[in-house]
Amino acid sequence: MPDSSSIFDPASPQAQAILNLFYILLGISLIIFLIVVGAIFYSIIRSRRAGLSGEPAQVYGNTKLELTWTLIPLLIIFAIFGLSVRTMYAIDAPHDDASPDLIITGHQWWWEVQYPASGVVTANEIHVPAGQRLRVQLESDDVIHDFWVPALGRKMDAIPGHPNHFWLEAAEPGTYLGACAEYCGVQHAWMRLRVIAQTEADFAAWQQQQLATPPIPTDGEAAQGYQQFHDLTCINCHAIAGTDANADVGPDLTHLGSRETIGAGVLANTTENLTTWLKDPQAVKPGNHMPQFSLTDNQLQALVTYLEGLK
Ligand code: HEC
Ligand SMILES: [Cu+2]
Repeated sequence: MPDSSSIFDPASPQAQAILNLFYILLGISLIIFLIVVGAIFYSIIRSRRAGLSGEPAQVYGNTKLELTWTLIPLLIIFAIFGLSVRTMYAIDAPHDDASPDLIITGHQWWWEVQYPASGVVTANEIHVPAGQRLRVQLESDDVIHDFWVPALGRKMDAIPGHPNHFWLEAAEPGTYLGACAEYCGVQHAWMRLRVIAQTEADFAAWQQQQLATPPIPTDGEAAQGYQQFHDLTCINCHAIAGTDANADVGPDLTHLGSRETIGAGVLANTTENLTTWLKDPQAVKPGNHMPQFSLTDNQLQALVTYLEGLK
């Protein structure tokens, strides 16, 4: 599985189009730079050799010269404009009424990910079938965020009350790292995300698993954890399918156990880290919107057992 997070390692036609534009502009700039610097050096060397000193003869009102230095830059600018528009067409989804394949919503400081057709809801980890171009509707729940997965495409602002659209595609299966690219408050730096591109069969299996409602545990620690989750007001902020919890102040936890990270990338999703997070989320990610609960060791263990079981 290639892990990529660089614009120089494009993994989609959209990112490739952006990189091509970058190289073309770099080439044009390099040619202009060489011509200008070359002309300067040429005149320096020539006038030194000829032993010239003082101000050279000044030229005024040369129509030909003035037309040349106006038209050439104008043509270059038109060419760049044309190339940029072509690239924009390749990477931006049209703003029409077509229904999105994915709705991604920025929250301080995590990403909500919804698949309207199937009803799957998850957070921070966006599973996609490789080789398919998906239409994304990008929203924000609070302040301006910016969705950016460098290997897959352009940056796109997530603006409250103004959905934006773009194409998300990964040519090959793999994990592509991304982050919020617009300062959005104290934990902006820990608003990471990953796009996990899978083969069609793997994606279908993942989707099937996400659609299943986890059974409510009836005995042991997991059952205690389920009860704690209810009693400790976790349900005011989180959703777990098949239970009373259906809030979206924090990430949907229905299939938490199947995610790679917690806290939008701040910790790997292991038993130890989940315990650390629940013990004091403010120590792990200071300022984030989950309060510290001062849980007893028993409560902590019960909650971890319950949540880990949510595959
Ligand atoms: C006031 C709202 C609120 C309450 C109450 C709350 N949480 Fe959270 N929780 C959040 C937010 C917001 C996040 C995301 C934090 C971030 O990544 O910035 C979060 C993250 C989490 C995560 C990590 C999920 C992920 O995918 O990153 C777990 C697990 C979790 N909460 C469990 C709990 C449990 C268990 C309780 C009850 C003891 C609880 N939460 C109570 C708001 C809340
Ligand atoms: Cu941000």
